[in-house]
Amino acid sequence: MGIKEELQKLAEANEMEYFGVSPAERLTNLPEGHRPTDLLPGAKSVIVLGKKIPQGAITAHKQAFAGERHQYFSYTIYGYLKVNDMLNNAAFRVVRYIEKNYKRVAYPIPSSQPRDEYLYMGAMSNRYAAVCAGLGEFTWSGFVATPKDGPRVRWVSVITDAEIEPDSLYTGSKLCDHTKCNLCVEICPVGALSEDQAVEVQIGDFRTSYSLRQKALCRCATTGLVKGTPGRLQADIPAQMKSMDDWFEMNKKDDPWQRMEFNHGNYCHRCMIECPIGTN
Ligand code: B12
Ligand code: SF4
Ligand code: SF4
Repeated sequence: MGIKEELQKLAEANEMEYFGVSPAERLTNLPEGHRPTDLLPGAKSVIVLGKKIPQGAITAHKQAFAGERHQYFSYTIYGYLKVNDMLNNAAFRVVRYIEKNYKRVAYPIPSSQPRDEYLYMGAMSNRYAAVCAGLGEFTWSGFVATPKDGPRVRWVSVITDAEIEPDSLYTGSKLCDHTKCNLCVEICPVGALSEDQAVEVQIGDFRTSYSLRQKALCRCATTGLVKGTPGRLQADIPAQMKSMDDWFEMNKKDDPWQRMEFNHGNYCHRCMIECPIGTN
């Protein structure tokens, strides 16, 4: 058994449903400072692990949006925080395995938070890593979707200077056809997803695009500040938010009771939960 099979087995033993490998150079179009080789000079491969969100947590999410806000706590823990923890734990085991058994450096990227709250960027984008590792395609809502679970998969990645046989890009049937479906745009409580403006992505010869998001508006919803979310403040939805400073100002008005809850930016996620991909 080679390094790739060993790591795949390790991922499965850590309850990961998805495993893939990208060559580090496939991610070269990421913003400067956020590419694999910026983080780990000599990087050769990026290993990506994915964990699907349990169906029970998805059910709890839908109940919370139907008006039972306390059902959101089940989603928060089992659809978000615990999934992130499991991803980070599995990534840590992959790091330890490579460094102990192959004497190579392995550099983990956190699944989600912490991240730069002002720039709204992680150290590296786990979504791009997942697409580059052939695990799925970008949806209009900007997620990586798989045929089986749609966008309801969370991701983590590990950069390493070990050479690992890469996977090809996803070549299965097209999962998101935005010319026929606009659900994510319609159900977003704050209108953060553009119906027609796109972010263009180029990975080698492969081109794709996804909706241009208003990140500060999305942050108002994921923090549960505005109407249409299970948050307590229920503020009016701002007509527009130009910068993260605007969001920060609004955040200062948060309901003190909500501050005592796990306020980790998990009060929305509707575009991910309601997307029809992977539900049949
Ligand atoms: C910051 C962040 C946010 C911010 C900003 C989102 C954003 N657009 O970046 C906010 C708070 C708004 C947010 C919201 C949500 N997020 Co978020 N978020 C992240 C985080 C921590 C970092 C993402 C990042 O670095 N983005 C910055 C850059 C790279 O992307 P960009 O600004 O969109 O655009 C650049 C690229 O397009 C690049 N580019 C252009 N062409 C090309 C070509 C190539 C080849 C490449 C590589 C790049 C590239 O140039 C652009 C300009 O700089 C990741 C975790 C991680 N480390 O990946 C999770 C992550 C993306 N979030 C996730 C989720 C689920 C959500 C939410 C549902 C809420 C939540 N907390 O879970 C919402 C959904 C919003 C939505 N529809 O996307 C998941 C997505 C899972 C999936 N199946 O894809 C991630 C991967 C976390 C995880 N571990 O699973 N998020
Ligand atoms: S997480 Fe909520 S606010 Fe953000 S884009 Fe999705 S539906 Fe809109
Ligand atoms: S809801 Fe899903 S399938 Fe429909 S446009 Fe949005 S991302 Fe694509």
